[in-house]
Amino acid sequence: MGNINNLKSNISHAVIKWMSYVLYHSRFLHYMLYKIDKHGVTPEKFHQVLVRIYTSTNGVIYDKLFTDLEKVTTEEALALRDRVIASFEVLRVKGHIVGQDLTREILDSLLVEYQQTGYTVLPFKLEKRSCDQIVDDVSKKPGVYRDCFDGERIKSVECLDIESPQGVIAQVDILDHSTDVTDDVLESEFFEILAEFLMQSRRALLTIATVWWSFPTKNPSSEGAQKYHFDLDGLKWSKVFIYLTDVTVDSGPHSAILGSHMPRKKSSHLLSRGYVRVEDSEATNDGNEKTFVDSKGTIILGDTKCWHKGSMVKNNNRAIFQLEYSCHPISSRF
Ligand SMILES: O=C(O)CCC(=O)C(=O)O
Ligand SMILES: [Fe+2]
Repeated sequence: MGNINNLKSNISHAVIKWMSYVLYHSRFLHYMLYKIDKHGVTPEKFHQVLVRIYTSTNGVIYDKLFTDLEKVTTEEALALRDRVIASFEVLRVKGHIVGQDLTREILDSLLVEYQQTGYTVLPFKLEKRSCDQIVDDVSKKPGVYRDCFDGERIKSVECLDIESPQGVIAQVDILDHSTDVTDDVLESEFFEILAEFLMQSRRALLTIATVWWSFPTKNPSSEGAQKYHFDLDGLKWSKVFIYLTDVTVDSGPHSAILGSHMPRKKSSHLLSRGYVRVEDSEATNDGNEKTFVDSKGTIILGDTKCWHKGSMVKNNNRAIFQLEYSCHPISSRF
């Protein structure tokens, strides 16, 4: 019986894969992406189709669509590199950055690392005072608790209490509740242009701007993305993770399986289960695991098509400022 079920699932996987290539070569997918771009609405069914396309072709069709529709030319990439440096200066002059200056050579090496591994840590940090100011300002804003201690999945509150939280995660949406520092960061356009450069894409649309705290738990929190998974937030996207607290092995470091963002790199048997979270021992077969233990202000950029997770918090708590930039307005939020 088990063998028959396996056979059925292999056949359906092969059929979906074949259909994905037909949809791609007939340019139906290009047409749908063009329509979504024009109207700004992603039909829910179409998003589900895209997820199946990703899992059945192991990311190959996503990569082809990106190259066909959004990739910059070599000349555009060179101009982009200079724009990254100019926007970096804006942020540096405002006093929010400490560490190395940004040069063309550094950007070239960050790009190679990002393309090969899916991740890069910037050679400078967000100034400690700027981090503390975000934490201070945001902790008085309206927000939500996730994985609440009373069993509720999510709960909105007028003012978060970080000393005595009501859930494993406390989160504020910066698009609704900005602060002086987050305004400076967004107005400089530095991360937007850097994301365009690292993705080598014509555009980077801000899709998420949020600050959240993770608090200690006994088991990995699903709402807190504490089991290995990959995101499917568009055609290509880049997440900026800025640690607002010192992050040790015990305070929930971000972890990723380097290289697993590339087409054909994830194990087919994991993808054949669909779009689900997997065990550490399974994800770690698909590349080298990196755990980002680092100090306050550290800035990590990640292509979260890589298997990744926030580790469970054992001691203290971890605050993070996250921005997500996507090259296409296709969305998983309807
Ligand atoms: O908390 C983390 O480090 C991971 C969060 C995550 O999975 C994500 O932002 O996509
Ligand atoms: Fe994620």
